[in-house]
Amino acid sequence: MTQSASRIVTVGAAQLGPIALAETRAQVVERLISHLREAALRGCDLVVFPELALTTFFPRWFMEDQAKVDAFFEREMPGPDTQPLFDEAKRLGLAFSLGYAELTEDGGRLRRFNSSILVDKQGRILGKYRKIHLPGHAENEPWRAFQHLEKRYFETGDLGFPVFDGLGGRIGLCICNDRRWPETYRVMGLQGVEMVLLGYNTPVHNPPAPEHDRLGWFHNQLVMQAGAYQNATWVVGVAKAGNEEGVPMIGGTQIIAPTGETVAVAVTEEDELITAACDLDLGLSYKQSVFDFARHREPEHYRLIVETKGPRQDRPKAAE
Ligand code: ING
Repeated sequence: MTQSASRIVTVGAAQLGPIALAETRAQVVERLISHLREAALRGCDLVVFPELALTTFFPRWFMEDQAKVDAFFEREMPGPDTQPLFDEAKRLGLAFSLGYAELTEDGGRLRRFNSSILVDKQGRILGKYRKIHLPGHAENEPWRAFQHLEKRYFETGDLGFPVFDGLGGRIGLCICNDRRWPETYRVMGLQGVEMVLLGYNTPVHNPPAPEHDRLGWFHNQLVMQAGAYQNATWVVGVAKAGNEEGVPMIGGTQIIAPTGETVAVAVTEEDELITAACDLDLGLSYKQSVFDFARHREPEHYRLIVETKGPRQDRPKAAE
């Protein structure tokens, strides 16, 4: 079935199975390059990799030795280990997004972020995002079967929720827990986003709330489908999946249309590429009707969203 050739971006969502602690960057990059080659065979324009796609999800461990923690970070992007990925993508004419742990020096101070970049077909970095919603905790909590120390190992992102011009449209980046917060999509929606690229590492088990575990897949799909529909944008959600160093993580990689429908979904918890021809124009009818923000939104009534962090404790006086 030939689609009207409007603004089609053929997307490859490149799910990764577990990355072992012992796996070197070079070995992981080989897996990523295999995805690039399969994506090129399927005529993709863009490949989306998961969050922290170069290493095992190290925030599951409490480490006091900063040097041990920093071994999971990239000081350059591309660096010696990742240059082959950039080179192969350029050779194949593929754009890609990549999640990684970023270690950078800022005025003599070391800073550490859970980051993601968007690289165009010529190998140029179009944009960068640094994860804002950091889940988990900052101190060791031995009662947990495993830790989730993102608040310890990363700083809160300082680049906002940017949207970049690329692939003939407006492309936004976010990371993992960001996808659970409607504000993430709406801030990008208010910048005209047409496709949101995100990766995630989501343990099946959430120690503080084991009763949520049976709903992991449902919540994953729910939040991304809602974000897509409510902001008239494509959403590409890509998992690092499977039992990684003893911690099972959900799969559920999927490509979601601005209609809110999932058009492709992964069926394994291993390295698996799913693809879809995504027409960026599919969101227009929503942006011009039900979600015509300029016509329908009433920001005067939304102030609580920006002015408060947690729920208000005071009870506003009842109207006279
Ligand atoms: N992972 C998880 C996520 O938001 C989590 C954290 C797990 C939240 C389970 C809720 C339930 O998907 C990351 N890396 O943010």
